[in-house]
Amino acid sequence: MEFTDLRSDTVTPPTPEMREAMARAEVGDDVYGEDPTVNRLQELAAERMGKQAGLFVASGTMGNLVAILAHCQRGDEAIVGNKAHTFLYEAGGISALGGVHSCQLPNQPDGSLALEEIESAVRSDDPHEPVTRLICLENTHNRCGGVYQTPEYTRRVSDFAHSRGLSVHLDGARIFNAAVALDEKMGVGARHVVPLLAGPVDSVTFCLSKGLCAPVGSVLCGSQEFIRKALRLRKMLGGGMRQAGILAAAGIVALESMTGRLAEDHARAKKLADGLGQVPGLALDPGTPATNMVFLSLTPDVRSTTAEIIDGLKKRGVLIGAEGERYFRLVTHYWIDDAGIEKAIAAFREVQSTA
Ligand code: TLP
Repeated sequence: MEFTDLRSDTVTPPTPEMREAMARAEVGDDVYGEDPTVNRLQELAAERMGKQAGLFVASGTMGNLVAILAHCQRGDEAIVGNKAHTFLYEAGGISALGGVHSCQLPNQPDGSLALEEIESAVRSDDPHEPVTRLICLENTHNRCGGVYQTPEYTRRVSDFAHSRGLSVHLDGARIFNAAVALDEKMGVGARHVVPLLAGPVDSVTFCLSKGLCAPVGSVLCGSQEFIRKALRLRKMLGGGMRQAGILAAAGIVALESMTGRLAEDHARAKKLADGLGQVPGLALDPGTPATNMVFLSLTPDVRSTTAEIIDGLKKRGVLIGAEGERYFRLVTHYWIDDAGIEKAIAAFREVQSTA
């Protein structure tokens, strides 16, 4: 059976153009800094983010970990959202491997951290307390519904951080989705929005292997000095990848030809939400979708369990993810076409009619 896989945009296999670029990629030993394709990807990534330098890493998780370890010493504190990917889904790496203490602030429904709460979370110079060193943001914010944060918000938090001698790291796994969504209002071209989101922060990671379809990898960007520090940490974590140009080649295609089409995924997510909104027993989250993610729950009258819904959809060739009890996430991407959206809506309708 061919599946319509809406579990995540991480499930995306590379495009034919990527496979071709991978086969043709010029490579060298990247630990010696001699892989021309990795070097080109890093330069291109830094340029897109408006930063001095980039570092190709194995995953978004590695990019965030390397960044946080580069900003913080053991025992320092990083302010994170209580729904941040770095806090919820990265195996506690910053504490386990870096000895970094996290201060968790509630993410607001729009994915932001309230500036007043950040201000009052910054520690005083008291030997009882850890030293606040870093603020971590996320854009788009996955667990808050794939919502985007604005350049103004990013600037406000960063200005505050810098005024207190703190740094800011942005988990911009889906920064291009944020830029595309923001540009609907700004109308300056999504490519010009990206540096407005990344410019105010000290470091940013973005993922090549989500909506952009590359098979592997993320890029961490920041100042030359920061990336030099990050390079040693990547090595320490076992992330020196030798002839990684094979992977970077797909990343270059991702940056050059896949960012411009993300609006299609957002439009299909909207179509999916409109269709599912008509199915009895489903309650869409308010405002969903903000980008390429649809979040919904089962209404109290539905007797089926989370597992039964997932199973029923799977039998009909549709895969979705559970984000909690009776709560689901559906993510659109390159490999989901209009027929896939129709199929998912029809499958939900059938499953709900037997629920
Ligand atoms: N997110 C995955 C899961 O881990 C939840 C997904 O399916 O969405 N930052 C953000 C905001 C992410 O959503 C993810 C992946 C990462 C970092 C980590 O990237 P990888 O999987 O490359 O380590």
